[in-house]
Amino acid sequence: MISNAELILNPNGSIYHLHLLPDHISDTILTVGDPARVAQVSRHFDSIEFEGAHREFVTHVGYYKGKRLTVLSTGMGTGNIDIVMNELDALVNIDFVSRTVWPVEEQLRLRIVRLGTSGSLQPDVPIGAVLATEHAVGLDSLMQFYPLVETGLETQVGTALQATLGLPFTPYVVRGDDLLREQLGAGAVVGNTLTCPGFYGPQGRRLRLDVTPVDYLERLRNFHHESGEGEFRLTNFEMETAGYYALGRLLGHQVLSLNAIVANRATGEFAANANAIVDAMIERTLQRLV
Ligand code: R1P
Ligand code: URA
Repeated sequence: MISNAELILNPNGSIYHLHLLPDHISDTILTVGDPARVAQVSRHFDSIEFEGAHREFVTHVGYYKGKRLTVLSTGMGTGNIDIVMNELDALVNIDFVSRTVWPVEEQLRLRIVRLGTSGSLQPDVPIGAVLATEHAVGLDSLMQFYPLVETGLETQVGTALQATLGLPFTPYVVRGDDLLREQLGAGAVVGNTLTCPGFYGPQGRRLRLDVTPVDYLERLRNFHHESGEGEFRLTNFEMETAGYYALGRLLGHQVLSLNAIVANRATGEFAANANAIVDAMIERTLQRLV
């Protein structure tokens, strides 16, 4: 039995941070970082049956062309993804009455699709592109607390990146779900996403502070690892994908991260029409879901 302090439920039976009940969860969950983006998705719905909000976690549940969808905002950073993934999983795989995990045959595998924004590291991944993440690389510390098992290639990439950047820890690397990427990411650029524990220094941005090492961005852009599976390079930056992919693997959920490229760090440009790029990604993803 899971204690009251580990599985925390609110007085109405909803889970602690998301403030959702098991009934609010559809088999497909769309997640966005920005709470305002939830309505940007649900405005396409035929009908909305539930709207809720607690902290940065805004949720709409409704129907798009007859398909029931839950759309949820996560806020920023993998600390929040730890909350979102564990609480979504608890909503479908833990019996809140007995406080025990449902028997294996009753457990559910969710399909979770992140619709995020991202900065490109490479000149050939332009603003306006949508990038579907194949491998996620985590510079954050989340996976120091879970027993993630990495493949040989994933470990090699993490070790090589640690050496390239001179880091005191090994980044974690997780390949996502190829099938989901092929289904929902058709037409998108396929890339390898670097998940950073910050937007400024960890993404090589200098306002008033220097970033170490001074050539950090160039080291990332030029990073490559050759293996039997071909050449691995990093294509883009953001702040959540590695947490999603790693927890998706650990909990047994199918996860895809789609990234609207709104900045290009090779050319120094930021999108004049970031919202339109996100809109196009939302509409294309919804159409592929039905
Ligand atoms: C930073 O501006 C935020 O934008 C990106 C980053 O991952 C970070 O959360 O994603 P979202 O637009 O989905 O929030
Ligand atoms: N989100 C990020 O995390 N980085 C960018 O450059 C753009 C969006």
